Amino acid sequence: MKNLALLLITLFSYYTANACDKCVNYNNEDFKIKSASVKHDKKLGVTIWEIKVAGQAGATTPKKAGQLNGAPVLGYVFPTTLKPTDVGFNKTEGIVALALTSHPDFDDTPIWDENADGIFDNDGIIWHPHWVILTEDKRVPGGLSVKEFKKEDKSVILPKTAPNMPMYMDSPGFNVVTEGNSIKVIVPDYRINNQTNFKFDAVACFMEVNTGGNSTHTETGEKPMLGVYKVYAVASGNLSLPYNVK
Ligand SMILES: [Ca+2]
Ligand SMILES: [Ca+2]
Repeated sequence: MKNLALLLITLFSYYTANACDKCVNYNNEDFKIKSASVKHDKKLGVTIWEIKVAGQAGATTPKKAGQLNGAPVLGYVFPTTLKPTDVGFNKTEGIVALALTSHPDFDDTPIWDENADGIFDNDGIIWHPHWVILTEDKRVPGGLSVKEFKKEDKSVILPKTAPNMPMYMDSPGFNVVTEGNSIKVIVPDYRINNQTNFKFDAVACFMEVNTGGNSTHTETGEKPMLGVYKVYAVASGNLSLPYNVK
C-alpha cells in the first residue's frame, strides 16, 4: 500500500508538469471534482460510487476524431486498492480502477446496449464503466496507461464481460447515472469479491487511443493503446487514495 501511494504521488508530480494541447478543450467545470464517495448499501448488496463536480457531470463528451487511431476518451476514474483478482483479472501488478468513460469514435461494450436501441456497437458516447489496470507509462504526458499484454500470453485472465482487446480492460455493464453535478455507478457486491473496505480516489482525465499507423500497434510501441494524456482534477489533490467506503 505504501509503495502504491508513493508511485501515485510520483506520477501525480510527473503529469502536472506536462501539458497536452487538445485536452485543453475539455478542461472545464464538468471535470472539476468537488467530492467523491463510495457507499455500501447492505440491504441491496451494492456499492454506489459517486463523483460530484462543479459543473454538470457527464455533460461534456469528446468530439469525434473520425477514426480509432487518436480517438479521444474522457473519463471519471476511481483508482482503488482493490486487487486485480477481486474484479476478475489474473494476479498482476498495477492499480485497479473503475473508469466511467465516453468516446464517440468506437464502442467497446459489444454485449451491452446502453442506449437501448437494439444496436450493440453504437454506445461509445454514452457514459459507461470499465475496469482497468493502470500502470506507470512515461510514453504519455499523463504518466499512466491501461496495462497491455501479448495476445498469445496464456497467463492472462479476463472477466467474461471483457471486450476482445489485448489489455486489462473489462466492460462490466454496471448502471451509470448522471444527474446535475453527480455521476454515479452501481456495483453489485459479488462483482468485487464482496470487498467493502477498500480505499479509493477520484480523477477526471483525458485519454487517447493509439493503434499505430495501419493498426501496427504493439504493446511496446511508441504509445500505449490507451494512455492518459491529461489529468483535469484529483479529488484528494495528491492521489493518495485516502477515502474509505462508507
Ligand atoms: Ca455497446
Ligand atoms: Ca445501442
